[in-house]
Amino acid sequence: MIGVFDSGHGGLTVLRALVDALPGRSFVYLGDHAHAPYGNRTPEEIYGLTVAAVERLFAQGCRLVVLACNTASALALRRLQQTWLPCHHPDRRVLGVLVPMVEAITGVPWMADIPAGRHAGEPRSVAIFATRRTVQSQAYPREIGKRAPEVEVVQQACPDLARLIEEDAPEAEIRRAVRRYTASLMDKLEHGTPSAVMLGCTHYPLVAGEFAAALPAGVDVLDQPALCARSLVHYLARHPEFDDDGGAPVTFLTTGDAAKVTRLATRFFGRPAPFARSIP
Ligand code: DGN
Repeated sequence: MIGVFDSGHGGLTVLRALVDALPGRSFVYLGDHAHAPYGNRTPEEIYGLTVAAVERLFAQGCRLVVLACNTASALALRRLQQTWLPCHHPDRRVLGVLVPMVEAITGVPWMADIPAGRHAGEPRSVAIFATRRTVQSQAYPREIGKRAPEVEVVQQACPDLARLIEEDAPEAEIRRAVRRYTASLMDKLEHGTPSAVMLGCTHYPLVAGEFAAALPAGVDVLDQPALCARSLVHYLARHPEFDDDGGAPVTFLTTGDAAKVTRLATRFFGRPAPFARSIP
């Protein structure tokens, strides 16, 4: 079983792509609605909550967990992989959603079979839209800088966008917010037009069309769920120790109100997602 974690139900955009790419696998999704959103929490809080959530997924029988949350991937993953995991669960793995995006920008073998136009080739500049915490963590620029220091990285925090999407705000309001953030980002760019754009928040794929419309024509808006799915398929092919014997395709768990989350989830998962309460 593969565990997929997010602070709420935004990570269902990633889960959907994983399920489609790996039809024979079983998944357990955990949304930490009791503590969402993470975007404005302190790094220490995000770390503690992420460790607790991964522990819950391990207790469900998952040996591999994907943090489908950009905020948790940016703030907690490195420390969790370097200190907590080797001490407590040396035979298990936790992956995030940042590295597949960074690899898509900087080029790795698993990119080879991504159809042309789905990745950035050799970008000069990359624009990143994300929550305030993800931007402040500098995780995306740091990871891109390690692999491609010549690439200009410009970030734009979108503090209210995840909330607007979650509340299913009127299209015009979302469009205004996206235009405002895009204009602010364009002002910061040295080279005029970014060669690639990353939507570094689980919620933003739902409004990818608004970003594409607000950006200059021809800018490649990278599809995070699709890239994460590609990356995971490649990872599993290299790690047969995480093969599983199959079971229920997906179990949906939340630390919050299961009935309410079930109502909100369909828009993110693209089909019904019946949640149950996760009992600690
Ligand atoms: N899931 C979070 C992310 O991808 O950054 C967005 C929701 C939140 O916690 N603010």
